[in-house]
Amino acid sequence: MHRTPSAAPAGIVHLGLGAFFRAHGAIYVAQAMAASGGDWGIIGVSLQSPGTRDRLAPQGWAYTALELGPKGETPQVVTVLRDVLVAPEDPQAVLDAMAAPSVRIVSLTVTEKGYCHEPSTGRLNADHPDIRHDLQNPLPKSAPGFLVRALQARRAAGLAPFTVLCCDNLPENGHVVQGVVLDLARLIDPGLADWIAGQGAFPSTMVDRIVPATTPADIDRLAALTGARDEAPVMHEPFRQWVVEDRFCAGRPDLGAVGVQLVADVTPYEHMKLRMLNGAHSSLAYLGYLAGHETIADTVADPVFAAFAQRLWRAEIIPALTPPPGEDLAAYAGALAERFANPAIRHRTWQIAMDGSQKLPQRILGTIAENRAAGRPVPGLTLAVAAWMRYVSGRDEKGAPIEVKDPLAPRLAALWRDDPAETVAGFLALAEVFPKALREDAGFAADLSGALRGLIADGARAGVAAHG
Ligand code: CS2
Repeated sequence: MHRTPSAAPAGIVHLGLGAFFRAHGAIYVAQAMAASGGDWGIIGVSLQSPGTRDRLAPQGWAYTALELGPKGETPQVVTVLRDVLVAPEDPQAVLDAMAAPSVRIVSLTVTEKGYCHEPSTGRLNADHPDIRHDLQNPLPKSAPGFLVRALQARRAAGLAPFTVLCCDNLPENGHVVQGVVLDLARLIDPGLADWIAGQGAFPSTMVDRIVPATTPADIDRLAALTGARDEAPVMHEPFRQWVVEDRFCAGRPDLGAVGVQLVADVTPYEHMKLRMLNGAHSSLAYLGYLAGHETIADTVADPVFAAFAQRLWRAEIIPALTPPPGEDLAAYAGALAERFANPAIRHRTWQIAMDGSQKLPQRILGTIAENRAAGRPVPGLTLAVAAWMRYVSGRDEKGAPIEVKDPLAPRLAALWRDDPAETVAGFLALAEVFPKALREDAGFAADLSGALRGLIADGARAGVAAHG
């Protein structure tokens, strides 16, 4: 397929051009422009590899978003991208794009680990190798480095800052990115930090759409469906939600016209989504993988796992949540159960299991800590943490190797001991993962050791069955 890209200037630079943004934010922006106009075309930036750029370039940056419903597939061609840049090839080109006068928003999906922060505290990790690099060099490697250096260039050119729009699954994600940007800017130039703090904007957002990785079989199936070959399509479920704090410093597309919820405080929505959707996703991913299930849909097709998820929501997650205005958490759980069961979504447990050290704090550990402080038992989530520990040991229940992807992978694997209590003690010493309240909770250590012992003795499915 080929489309001729529009020559209109871009209004948005997006850092981290993965499948999720192309199936979520990019579609909302395209629809907002179709509804209400505005020069909000997007320049995508890949921070690591050229693959997406190389596949999209011959197509004039157009791609198909294929909606995978339980009853059929619906393609839609998205033409909102104006260009794609690959940061490691030419970091100056990325800075130039971000510093262009037409750009008023820089949005990000760089995954949890891309913010170079401490997951348990949310503050910049100034010892991170990419941050150390970015402090010494004007051409950055990290997402915070690109934001700070581009804002520095705008200030030097007498331009206003752009809005930084974080679209990653982090609680108070706007505050997190604001914190790392200001921390880094202060180390480079305190005056720059003051300017960003005074004139910039970092609205928090809650993003939601299940977007499994595209497979070669998806590409072939789509070609058969449409008669045109697209080398870079994205696959997504029908559901989508985007809740955004309406604090932009230089304008925004008419997102309200296309179903984006513009609110004053996104925090309750983020907690609901991160703890209910992502918390259950990660729990099912570790336990499901260990039980031999390839996808989330396969996992919840097993009634023992479906009952386990329901129990997690009802007895452990919902009791520690404050519902956002107008949301019914029991109904939200019911909708999640249907979304997870959609057999057209082949979302691999292995994909969700990735980067657990960065995901567990906001998805699972906060819920555990709050329940324990209130004296409520959390056996299901504790079992999920034990399953994570077993998963990152790198061996499954049959002794076969697991390809563990996590920035802490070697350290995590080295924590495994023959005695589950010793393994748990090693994990609970990880200050960057476990909040202080859990690190110092002897009762939690005992429960986790018991859960791990049970997992080793009986396997994940039996453990899940016992809690359903
Ligand atoms: C998943 C998320 O991969 C993961 O960790 O839990 O990508 C999830 O599918 C999205 O957050 C849904 O909005």
